Amino acid sequence: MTRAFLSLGSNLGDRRKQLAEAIDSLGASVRAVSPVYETDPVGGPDQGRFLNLVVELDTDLSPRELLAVCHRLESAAGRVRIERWGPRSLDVDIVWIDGVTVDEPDLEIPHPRMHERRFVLAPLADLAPELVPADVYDRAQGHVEQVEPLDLGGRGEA
Ligand code: GSY
Repeated sequence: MTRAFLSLGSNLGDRRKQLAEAIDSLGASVRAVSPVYETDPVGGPDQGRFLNLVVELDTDLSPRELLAVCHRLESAAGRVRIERWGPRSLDVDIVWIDGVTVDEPDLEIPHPRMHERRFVLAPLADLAPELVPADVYDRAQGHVEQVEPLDLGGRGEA
């Protein structure tokens, strides 16, 4: 089993419900769920604020299998790609897998932009502070603000 971190974000529709259902679908592999942050959109068109969080998994899936899980969760949330970088019901990205690097056109691990994005680093630091040096966090972009936790029925909260 290997430790992996996924970043989840939503800024369209019922943001909390979509995040909670995605975490639920990940089932027994979930080790911890970060606090929830409301975050200013980074990049893309003018759009609504996101809710973001990070999930820690213990998994024996390959990076490709994990990517397929991420895509399935996005489809299950009815994600429609209206516009690249635009609003979305659910976005799920692989941020980090212990001991794994992948550099392929459609999959890069660690996530190539994780260090630029406070919406990833803030919840990641809550679960794995050793992965988020303070100077890296300070240089990252975007206002983030911790908000009320999701109702997960007691599963997974950090
Ligand atoms: O890459 C994930 C989708 N996304 C987000 C996001 O999840 N949160 C914030 N705050 N900005 C974002 N821009 C993009 S694209």
